[in-house]
Amino acid sequence: MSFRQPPPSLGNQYEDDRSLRSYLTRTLPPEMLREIEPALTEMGRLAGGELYRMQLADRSNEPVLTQWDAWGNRVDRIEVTPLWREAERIAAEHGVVAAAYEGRHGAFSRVHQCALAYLFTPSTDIYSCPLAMTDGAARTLLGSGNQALIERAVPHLLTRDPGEFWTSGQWMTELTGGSDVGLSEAVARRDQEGVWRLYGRKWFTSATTSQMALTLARPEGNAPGGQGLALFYVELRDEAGRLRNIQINRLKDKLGTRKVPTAELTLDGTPATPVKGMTDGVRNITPMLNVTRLWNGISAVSLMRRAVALAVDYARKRVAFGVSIARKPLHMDTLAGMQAEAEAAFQLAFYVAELTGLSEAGEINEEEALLLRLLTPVMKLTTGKQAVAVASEALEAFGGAGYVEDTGLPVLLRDSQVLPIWEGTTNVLSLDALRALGSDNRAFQILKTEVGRSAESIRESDLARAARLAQEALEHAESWLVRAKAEGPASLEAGARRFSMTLGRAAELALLVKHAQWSQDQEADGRAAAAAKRFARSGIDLLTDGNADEARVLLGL
Ligand code: MFK
Repeated sequence: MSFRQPPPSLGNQYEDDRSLRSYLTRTLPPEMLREIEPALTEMGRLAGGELYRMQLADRSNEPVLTQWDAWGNRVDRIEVTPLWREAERIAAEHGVVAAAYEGRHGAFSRVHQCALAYLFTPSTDIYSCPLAMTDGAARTLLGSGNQALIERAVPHLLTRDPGEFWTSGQWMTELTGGSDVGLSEAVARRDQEGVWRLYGRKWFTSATTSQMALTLARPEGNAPGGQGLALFYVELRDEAGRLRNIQINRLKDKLGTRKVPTAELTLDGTPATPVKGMTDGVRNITPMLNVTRLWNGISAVSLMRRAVALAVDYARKRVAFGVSIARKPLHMDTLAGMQAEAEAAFQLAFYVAELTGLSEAGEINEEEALLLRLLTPVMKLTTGKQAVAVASEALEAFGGAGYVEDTGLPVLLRDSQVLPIWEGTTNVLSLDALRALGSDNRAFQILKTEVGRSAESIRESDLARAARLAQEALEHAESWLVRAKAEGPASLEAGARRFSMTLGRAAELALLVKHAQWSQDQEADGRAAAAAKRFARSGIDLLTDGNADEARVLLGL
């Protein structure tokens, strides 16, 4: 009865992360890396140290909604968890949103900020959710040309002073649907003083403790659909701290992201300011969607990294059948597969961050802009699915302990499961990827050219074979696309997920191979190459020849 199993533990999450450090060394100018490295090291220390300890200690706390005070007044107050309060302070002080906008590193500012977010996210109980929306709101307002709102809100969203820091909500989803936002029923009506007021129910409002939100409503008399909606800015509370005609009906009882106070709201005359005209709300909120989709991908790779770090550390400590399980060939093979998925996904998520940075710095060319438009949904949907698979495998790597709540492990799987759902499901994003191809498939051709170009620089023969596999997957995707378009919209739509995932995995492989060649040459490190070869054998081309009719027959619909 004397046996004690040491639990998994974490070191400095920046210093221990070979993929991140190697990627930053390849990508960033050396003087920039020298400048930002102390802050990354500090964030890595917090993430592997006190934040992680606090996360474990805080495990069973959840946000609490108090709707009434002792004297019968409706108060609708949400108390978040202690870790969330700490996370807000750290996020503001470390510029986890602001670093992308301070412009200190030009187009690389976005990579800098994503590196901070990547380190911060796995130890802060999805506080990345309000930060993602805050970032998206800042980007949307800055692009809106609405000077009054920019001056009013953006300094709060981008400050490093926790006392001044605001987060933003993104209220899109209604009962009518999370995907088909054009069905929204909330209406906007002008009162006698000329103030726009919103009426309706919002069905999933994440992080409802925010000071402001961007939301959609249909000005009375407007046409149906997304074009008839308008984008509005809302400040949730008045000077006395009272909600402005907003009722919090209840908090959602969710599978995961349980620290995120996701609420159902009723807006009953909430004062709001139009952000950009009185129509085209869906189009006008898309900058926010694209920023939160980038965050989704960065969160996916950061959670994968955490899952692998814990599973590998545990493998070193756990003994079974007479030997450390880190010495067991099958267990090592399983962990290697997880590491390869995580490393490939990392390359794509950060490549999208690079393109986003170029766009934000006004340095993107036309081809890169089309590539960014295509790869944002492709990256989000591919990494979201990978995160769930890796988290599930990580739990299994702990045996029964991975299934037990007070190890702090099951939450990895529950929190990962949101990634393919929010910010657009895998299928909705697959359709968005088709839309991003354009009628002439130009974005696809640009991707194909980029993958071909990066393959040309590969010299090591196994890596060259892996690069060729990425090219072949895209060639197959191209022939499938031509055939599906000829067959008609049903065929195209039925295969859209397999098509998009093939693009995502091919892009990941090509980027990983390119990085691996560099790492071999410049760092004399063969580990990225091992990841690339392993990933190349893990299913890149997912396209099959099934069609829409087959699915209908199979389901009897
Ligand atoms: C860890 C961090 C993660 C972040 C956490 C945040 C938590 C917040 C939780 C949430 O709020 S989840 C809710 C998120 N909801 C969605 O993501 C909605 C998913 N549905 C879609 O994305 C649909 O594709 C869409 C609502 C956009 C479809 O609506 P419509 O009305 O059918 O739009 P339409 O006609 O397809 O597109 C309107 C215009 O926008 C078109 O341009 P034009 O008017 O110029 O032709 C489109 O090309 C353009 N557009 C659509 N998506 C775009 C885009 N433009 C750029 N980027 C995009 N992604």
